[in-house]
Amino acid sequence: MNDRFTRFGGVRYAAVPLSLAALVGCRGEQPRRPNIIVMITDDHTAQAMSCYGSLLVETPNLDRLAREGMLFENCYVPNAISGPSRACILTGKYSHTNGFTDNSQTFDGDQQTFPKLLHEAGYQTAMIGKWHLNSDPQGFDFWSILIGQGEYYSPQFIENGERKVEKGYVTDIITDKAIDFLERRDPSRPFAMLYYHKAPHRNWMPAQRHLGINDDRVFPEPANLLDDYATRGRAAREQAMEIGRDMWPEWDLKLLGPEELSQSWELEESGDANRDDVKRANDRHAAIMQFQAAYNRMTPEEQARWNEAFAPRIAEWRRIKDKLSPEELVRWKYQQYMKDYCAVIKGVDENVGRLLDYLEQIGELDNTIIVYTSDQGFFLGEHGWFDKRFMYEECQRTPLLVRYPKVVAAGSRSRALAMNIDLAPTFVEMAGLGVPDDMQGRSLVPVLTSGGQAPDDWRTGVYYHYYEYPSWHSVKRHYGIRTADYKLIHFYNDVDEWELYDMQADPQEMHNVYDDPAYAAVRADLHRQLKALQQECGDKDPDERETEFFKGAATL
Ligand code: SGN
Ligand code: CA
Repeated sequence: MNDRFTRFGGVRYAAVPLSLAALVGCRGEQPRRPNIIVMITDDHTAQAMSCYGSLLVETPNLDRLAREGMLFENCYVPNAISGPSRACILTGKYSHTNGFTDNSQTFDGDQQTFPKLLHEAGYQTAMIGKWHLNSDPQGFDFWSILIGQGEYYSPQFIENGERKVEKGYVTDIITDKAIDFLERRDPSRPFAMLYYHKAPHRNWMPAQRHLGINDDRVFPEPANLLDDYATRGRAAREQAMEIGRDMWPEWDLKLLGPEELSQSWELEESGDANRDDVKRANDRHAAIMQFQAAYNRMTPEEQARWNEAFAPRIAEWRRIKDKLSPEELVRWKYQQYMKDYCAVIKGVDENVGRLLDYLEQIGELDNTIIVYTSDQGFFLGEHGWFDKRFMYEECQRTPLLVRYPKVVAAGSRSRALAMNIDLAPTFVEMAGLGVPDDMQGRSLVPVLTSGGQAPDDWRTGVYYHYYEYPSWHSVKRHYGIRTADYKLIHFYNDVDEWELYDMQADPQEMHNVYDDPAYAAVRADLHRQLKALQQECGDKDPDERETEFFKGAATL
């Protein structure tokens, strides 16, 4: 037993309220507090989970979580981008409250988080995998985090402050570390482990054993793969996340043979770097260099297997690339994208299965609240896109599965409007602690214990606010509200445009009806609800905020 985990033995546990004692189960007189495992994948969207009805990939181990637990059909993130979403989960607060609004920020780790609260209450805590908050984790007995985005092969970690490189494939290694932490824990106390994968983040590099597994598959295309953005505004038109135009053949689709990989590539340093052709060449060279760096992390044996697996795709590309129409190019790239993305998901699913088996083996499976979610959803060709950031459904919505057979009915589904800021208060409550007043999410305990029903006073709309612009993929700043039936979005900053979608009639968000007179009453009501939500959570229309700021400055 590693004594790192025993030195907290003297911490006094908070009293467990009676009702919760029943909830967490009892061992004689002594209430037994549940273990908690939070599984977060990066960019894993519900369209690629068979329990959500996906036809793209089979995810038997995730399906098992759904079959033995609860599947949330409507869980949303407040800000669909990695660091901010992770900060929301940790704090139970919106981005404007926890201060981490975009990926360039540094998380203020001194603030309250749920792992800290659990740790103070005697839990053994661990954080393993993609952290992405630019400051060291706090509140953990053990942490081993990827650096920034992390790497698929031979990834670098910072482990309790020390840098190390691990041989192998990232999803397997994160699971090995998770099992190792559980192996070394003090079994007399509960644990809370954050098990955070890099997969399936761009550039979707599969494990060796999954190379080529989808070669013969033809993936169904989304109906709006060739969207022309009619009725949508400048934000949808001016983004930079189109599969046809913005997905790099070299980096994203791995279309580099061994001879190109061994060449040296450089960026053009001339004063003409803004000229279109120079810029295009530089973008391509940057993509190649980025891929070379990832490829060079593999062992010679891994590289050989990789080259063998991608040789047919590269040969096909060389044969067809100058003959494809723009539409054919989108379709071809989409197929390669899905082959890789779904192969990477296989690695996640297998490793989730491995961890579940281990928990079963040590007799802790049913004593553990297991949550599976992603930092946000992702576009798998819908609107012609990859990436996320938009408040459109594919990425605002995130998968959420919860398994805890003591109180969660097997195979239950919830339509409640849930949010990832609800997780922190849920964990705190399930550990028998009082939920701090300043957490903005709401505990999901009543939903989990009632077969998925939301209480009468549950939220009727979810709030969203995205800030990272100008930046990667050029998605304009926006905020808005999603209710059970509608979505209202305001794009601001360098535009001032509103969009309104009827989610029942138009679930793919193809028809912006903001100016349609038939929706005038709905529109007015949504504006009212959005304002009320902003007031409630302490956010504002940024233009109003600016006006007030200047008003304040004028009176100084
Ligand atoms: C990288 C990716 C982007 C992605 C961001 C943020 N580019 O910059 O495509 O949107 O991460 O992703 S890449 O060329 O490095 O792959 S997030 O999930 O961390 O928010
Ligand atoms: Ca992400």
